[in-house]
Amino acid sequence: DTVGTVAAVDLGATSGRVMLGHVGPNELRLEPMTRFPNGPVEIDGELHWNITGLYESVLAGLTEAARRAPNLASIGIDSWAVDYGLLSGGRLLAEPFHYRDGRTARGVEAVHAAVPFSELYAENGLQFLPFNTLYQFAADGDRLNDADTALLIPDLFAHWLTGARVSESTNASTTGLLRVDGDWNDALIRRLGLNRSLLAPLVQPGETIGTLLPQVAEQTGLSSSVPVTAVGSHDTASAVVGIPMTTGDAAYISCGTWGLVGLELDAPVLTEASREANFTNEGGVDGRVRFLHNVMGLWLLSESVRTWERESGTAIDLPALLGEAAAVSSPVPVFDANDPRLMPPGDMPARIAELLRETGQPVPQSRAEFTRSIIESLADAFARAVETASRLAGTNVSVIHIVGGGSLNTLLCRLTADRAGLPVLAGPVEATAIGNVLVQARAVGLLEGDLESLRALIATSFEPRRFEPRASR
Ligand code: LFR
Repeated sequence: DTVGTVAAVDLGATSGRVMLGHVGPNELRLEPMTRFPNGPVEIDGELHWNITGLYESVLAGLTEAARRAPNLASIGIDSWAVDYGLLSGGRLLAEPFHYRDGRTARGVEAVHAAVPFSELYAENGLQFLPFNTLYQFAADGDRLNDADTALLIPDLFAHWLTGARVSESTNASTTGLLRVDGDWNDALIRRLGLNRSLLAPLVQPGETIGTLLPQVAEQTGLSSSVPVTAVGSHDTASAVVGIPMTTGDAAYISCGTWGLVGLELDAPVLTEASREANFTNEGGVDGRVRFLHNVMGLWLLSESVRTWERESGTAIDLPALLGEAAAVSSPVPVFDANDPRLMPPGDMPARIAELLRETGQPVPQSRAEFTRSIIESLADAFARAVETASRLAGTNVSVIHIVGGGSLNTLLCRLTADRAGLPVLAGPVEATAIGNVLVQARAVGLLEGDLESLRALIATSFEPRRFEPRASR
């Protein structure tokens, strides 16, 4: 069997990594090159990404990849969705905004005044999230006039590596400007007063975006013939490829900064019930539909920990805290992990306390109890979202996969199984990088087959941990 090597650049909102994937028909192995933190940077009252720092980390990872894999077959890039860089004449005009920046509220008003949400939903199938790209564009106002191109983050990195200007389709689906059939929605773009030429031509996962620019080859030590291959460049699209679903009755939770909870479908669900439940139909790899809902995710925990560390001036031992949270035996209150007030960065424990008071519940006094309350609330929201997804799609769910960082959180997996009354299969933790790697591997001929056969390889290479629901709690 031929085993080859590709590199996955996977940028999450909380951390990024560059991984080598060693792949053949009977082999799938990841080898980390670099890992680096990520997060919002507040500048002059605005939230931005440190895009230059991220690019530097990507180059460092690719340099290491060149050292370890002289015959690297391909590079693929994925990141969080919706955010973009504005370019003029090939130059980035400013640091891209972070989707948690508050300016989007203005954009929501402007867009919904032009096109009511119910109509938008029929056009693009997207759940309402105040930061969907179309709202950000509307909030940008004059800034857009200075630009000739808007590239989503993975497309921006691909542009810097290859010079090409493309929009990868899974991520483009999160702009709100694609029709549910997957093409740019020219009519909607016109109605919103946007300049169509800002948007680059679509490419599908598996297509070659370009080869490395000479200066990039020189910087990294890679050959300039190495292609950048389009993957599911929306991290959640790659994560869904990377879930070892082996049956048609599985739901999934891709749990990192966010908890993306839903199903993989062949066709979108655009019903009124689905719109009211705020379920999204995002574009998946191989034309699949990612029918899911955004639950707040580990963001609640990481922002709480950040607040506690800031208050006390000492670092928190997270595994120890989770251990204490697991040992809490008295009941803890549950809040709505979907509350939009939990979206912006800030004092999360104070906001959660406010939600609890509003619902007449006691506020936990210790950090262990507080942490337990967060994890119970996430598990509750996860279980409800699985139930809703199955009802809306008419699918009978019998197992829940949890992948991403949250799959390492034993308490979260156990509580999700209990609250959903279904078995949970946890892992792989690096599902996103794996999905990225597999789509490249297939594109360069190291593997063949549909997503099911790719997932069979994951299931044997990264065996999930199983959590049975406990009957009574
Ligand atoms: C997960 C994710 C979600 C998207 C959110 C914002 O990392 O990509 O799918 O809704 O981040 O981009």
